[in-house]
Amino acid sequence: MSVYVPLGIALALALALAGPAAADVAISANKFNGIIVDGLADDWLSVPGTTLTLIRPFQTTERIVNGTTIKLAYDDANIYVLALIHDDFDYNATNHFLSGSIAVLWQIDPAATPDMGGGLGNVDIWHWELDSGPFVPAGGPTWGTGNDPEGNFDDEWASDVSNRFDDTQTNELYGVWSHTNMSGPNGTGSWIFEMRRTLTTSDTLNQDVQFAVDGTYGLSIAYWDRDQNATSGWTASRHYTTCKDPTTLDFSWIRVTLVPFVLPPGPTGPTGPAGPAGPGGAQGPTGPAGATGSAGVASLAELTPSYVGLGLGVVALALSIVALWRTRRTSKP
Ligand SMILES: [Ca+2]
Ligand SMILES: [Ca+2]
Ligand SMILES: [Ca+2]
Ligand SMILES: [Ca+2]
Repeated sequence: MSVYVPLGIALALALALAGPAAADVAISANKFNGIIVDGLADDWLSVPGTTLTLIRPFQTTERIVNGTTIKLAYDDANIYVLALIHDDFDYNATNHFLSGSIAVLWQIDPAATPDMGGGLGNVDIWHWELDSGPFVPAGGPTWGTGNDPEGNFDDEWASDVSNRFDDTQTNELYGVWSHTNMSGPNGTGSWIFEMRRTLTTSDTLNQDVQFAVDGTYGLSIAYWDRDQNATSGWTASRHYTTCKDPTTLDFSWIRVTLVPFVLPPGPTGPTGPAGPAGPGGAQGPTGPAGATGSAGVASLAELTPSYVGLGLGVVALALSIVALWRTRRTSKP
């Protein structure tokens, strides 16, 4: 925790001197229907990703440069998180310390820091230690607490680094993982951690972040690499964390905004019909062609101007009839 305090002061000074931080990272989560949480990332192709370097907060020379690509989306029911971790494939079905592991942290209280709250407020933690295999759904909601005793995709919370807890009520998480290269141990590729959670939860104890459209939320992602230790795998304190600026070691929250969905403008309507030419009477003038109608718009109410052309044509017809009538009248003996 103490590591973050001088960093915070340094960052505040840098902000005061330099204005807005160029390294600030903001991610837009747009409304997107069609994400299927199945451990495959092809459904995310049209969603832009944000790539960040992963750095160990307690050993900052240890880095996975451009180690994660994060994508976010939401629909009417859920928020979706795709965390690609660009690291080799390590999976052991009976010892999760010998597999990769991930945690997604969300700020709950305004003062809470990404180091599990920093003693300043609560953080929501989606904590996944791989106790089930690739393509096997993990998470809730049937366990009655945040604990998932099968897949070990737990819905947790913490307020400081000393401990973290399973949620008291429900695990609203659902996740499926895989890796792009599972042909064998140490396969070069990327982990696919695909997750969703209901936008809001039944939590009444400040153990979950509650998402609302147009809201902005602090995000941080941690990754544990099995390769930390050849025999025993990863240890808790040796995780990597998303770093917004590797130069200043900015581990502060990534800002995620659920962007409101705005209906796109309707298609351009058809061109209105040209008005009929006026009849050429024996002596009467030919009526002008009606004006071409203006482009239509989607709403029925605004379709009317499309037929202005027809209206002008009718006027022209009327004028020519009047002209014809006047001609005949004046030519009467
Ligand atoms: Ca998918
Ligand atoms: Ca919960
Ligand atoms: Ca939670
Ligand atoms: Ca590795």
